[in-house]
Amino acid sequence: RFVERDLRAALMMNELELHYQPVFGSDLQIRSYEALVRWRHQVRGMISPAHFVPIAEESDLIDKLGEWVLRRACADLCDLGGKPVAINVSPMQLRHVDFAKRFAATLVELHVDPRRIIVEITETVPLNARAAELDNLDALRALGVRIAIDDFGAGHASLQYLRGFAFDIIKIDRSYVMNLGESRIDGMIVTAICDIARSLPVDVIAEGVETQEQFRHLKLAGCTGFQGFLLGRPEPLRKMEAIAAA
Ligand code: G
Ligand code: G
Ligand code: NA
Ligand code: MN
Repeated sequence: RFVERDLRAALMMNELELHYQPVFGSDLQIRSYEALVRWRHQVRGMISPAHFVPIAEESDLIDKLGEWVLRRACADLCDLGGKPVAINVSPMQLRHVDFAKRFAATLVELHVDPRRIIVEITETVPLNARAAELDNLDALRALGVRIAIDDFGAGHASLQYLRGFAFDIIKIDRSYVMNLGESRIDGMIVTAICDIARSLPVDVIAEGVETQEQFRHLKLAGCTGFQGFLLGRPEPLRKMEAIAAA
């Protein structure tokens, strides 16, 4: 498989880039940005992280990728208008006992305020309630880093997470957002997630908001953050600066 070999080289040769997608509040102000990795392969063109992240998760490549993403996002922070940035972190990375320690050292080295960082725990592999994972998440929160459960309701990111982990944000998977307005059951599920979130209390961000109709339903249900093509697509930093300057 070319991915493992070429990704290793791409990391060393800086062939990856981060795009940023805004997250909005109900007042339509930008609250934060999510960093999404992109790989422009010299021969094969654009390769989606949905394809290469699962392969990276089979080896130490996910740690190298994660470290690259953190450093790149920290370097880009000064161009994000003082807003926090969310980076995606695989549960595989949290299995290393020294993950939070290395993460903290990187923030110190790059002079980054931990309160500007959000860690989104992805759902590609299970997040186990073992000592290393729990200690790492506690240590990050103690620094002031916020923790989000990504793709809530999809794959491994289930209600069980709410029992075992302390976190700050739930991101409702876009599969529940997609049919809002047509599917009564999806509307009920989204409302129920928001009700749970309010009583915890944690923020709820809806992903994949593509229509005004979905946006309206999500506001009524009690979501506090909104992300999706209706409001803003992932863009390279250069392009966002152009928009901000225009
Ligand atoms: O941006 P896009 O829709 O192509 O992302 C596809 C998947 O890849 C999403 O599930 C997203 O969470 C994941 N992803 C994007 N960037 C990163 C990253 O930097 N690290 C990890 N672990 N996953 C990422
Ligand atoms: O798994 P995660 O939620 O991190 O996935 C983020 C991915 O979702 C990004 O790759 C981004 O391109 C994609 N995305 C963001 N907004 C929308 C949207 O409104 N519709 C769809 N279909 N995908 C979206
Ligand atoms: Na994410
Ligand atoms: Mn997500």
